[in-house]
Amino acid sequence: MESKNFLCFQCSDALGGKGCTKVGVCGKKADVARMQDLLIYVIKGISAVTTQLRAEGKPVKPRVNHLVTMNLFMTITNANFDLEALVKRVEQTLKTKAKLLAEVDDKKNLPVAAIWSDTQENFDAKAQTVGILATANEDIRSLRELITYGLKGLAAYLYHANALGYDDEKINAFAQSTLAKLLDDSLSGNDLTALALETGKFGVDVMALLDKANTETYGNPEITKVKLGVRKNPAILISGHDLRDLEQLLEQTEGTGVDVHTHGEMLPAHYYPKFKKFKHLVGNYGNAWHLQTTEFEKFNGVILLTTNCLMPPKESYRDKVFTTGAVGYPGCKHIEEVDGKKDFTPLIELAKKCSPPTELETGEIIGGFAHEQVFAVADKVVEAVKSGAIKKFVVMAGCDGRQKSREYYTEFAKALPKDTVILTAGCAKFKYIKENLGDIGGIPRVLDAGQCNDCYSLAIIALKLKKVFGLDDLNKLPIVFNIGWHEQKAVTVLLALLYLGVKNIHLGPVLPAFLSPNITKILVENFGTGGITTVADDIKRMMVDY
Ligand code: FSO
Ligand code: SF4
Repeated sequence: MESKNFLCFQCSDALGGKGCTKVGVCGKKADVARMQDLLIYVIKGISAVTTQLRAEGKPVKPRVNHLVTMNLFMTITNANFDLEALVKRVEQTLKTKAKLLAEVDDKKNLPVAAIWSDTQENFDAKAQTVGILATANEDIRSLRELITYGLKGLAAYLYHANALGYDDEKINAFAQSTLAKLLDDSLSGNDLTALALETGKFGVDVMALLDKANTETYGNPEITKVKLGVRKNPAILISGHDLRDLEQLLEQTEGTGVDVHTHGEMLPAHYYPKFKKFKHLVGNYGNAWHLQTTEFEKFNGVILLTTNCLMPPKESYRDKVFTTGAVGYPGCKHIEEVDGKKDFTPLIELAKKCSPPTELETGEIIGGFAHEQVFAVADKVVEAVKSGAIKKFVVMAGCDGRQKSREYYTEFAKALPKDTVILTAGCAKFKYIKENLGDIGGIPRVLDAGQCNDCYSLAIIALKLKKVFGLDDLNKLPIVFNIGWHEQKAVTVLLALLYLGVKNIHLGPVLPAFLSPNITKILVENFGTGGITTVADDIKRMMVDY
């Protein structure tokens, strides 16, 4: 089944609702897509080896776990477009695997992928045989990809926890044994469905780990007003999700006369007490990732992408874009970590030569409603529910994206009855957080918990409400879920919610292309998961039916 094309359908931008085959809507070229397929194949191979080592009672080193985690993260949508970087990862993984294989006593049950190795010139030919279509049965393929994407998101969150010195062998062992199982043709649809839900369980665990890492390192998020304007200083714009990168950047820019602004998913960093002491962390600039090309151009300064989502940078500002961690783009300078530290001097020196940012807007937005902050005002919230002042909570977490159809979320938020409160996390919030939706007795109608991983906070809040109201089922709470998704972290969040027993989740703006009709049917019948329709119909359904 060799083909110079590829098939990728892992995100909401999959071409025609089916998949990208010649070039990605995200800008990913065919050779990059194929190398990502090969990277996934070698990750499965090394995971089969580490799983066998664990079965033989031999510990797997954190260095190996981190290699697997980073590789998965590099294949996430809008993360890495750099063929050379991906080829190096394949080589490094094969080299590490060869060493690990020598430690395995019983090799007879290892799959082909665990043994396979080759040199760079043959990588592309191999890649053409190990893509998504290598699994012929469309339902098995669908489930395998659903799990793979869940694990990619899990890896992204684990990577951030690792960056702060937090790790969990159980999560690593699960991810690797599951990757190995994806090579096993004896697993049935039922086996894989159970494995998808288990991926959701570990999705909850990894988000809990990251929550612990973030809050123990930077404090509990608190209600914060974040400025949207600019000052007259040259500046660096930091985007993505990695708080450790932000911390190092803030330390290194302090006293240099260079301001720091956040973009996209870095906005919630302002909510953490530890970052508030940096007076040159000015505010948030712009909106979600898909508006980068216009907003980055107007920023005038230097841009640091710590994670996805990266859009292919325009020529006009490309020389000012730096990547780090799992992100990469050919022609953009990449900051490596050396002995646990990143040196951002090249960004600071370049920023000093740049003009200050062009103002996009003024004013401020409010956020920081993570679990501890909400618990602090729990009495007020419970009282508002009991008195009927709050009739429903609407979880509108997830991603923003480029489709025009996502205007639905702005319209939906605006059309919701005034006695509803929106709970959000992730870049989906940019669709309505600036709409001034008012408050209910001092409780803002949009409560932003933070980044997409902070959906964990929303789950904790829901579980707390369930306890307060003495309910035996989360679904009896006055909460509905209308989630926007774009990439694989949202898949992890979805699996986590399904694992927690949340029913009737609405997913938009389109249902994932990787879900086959039969797998969609299972989600509809067992979990009530479905798509979105029109704002008016959905509001009617969500406000009345459940
Ligand atoms: Fe958004 Fe992109 Fe956080 Fe995603 S920036 S879309 S779900 O990467 O990770 O929410
Ligand atoms: Fe297409 Fe999304 Fe895959 Fe990019 S990541 S190639 S847009 S499906």
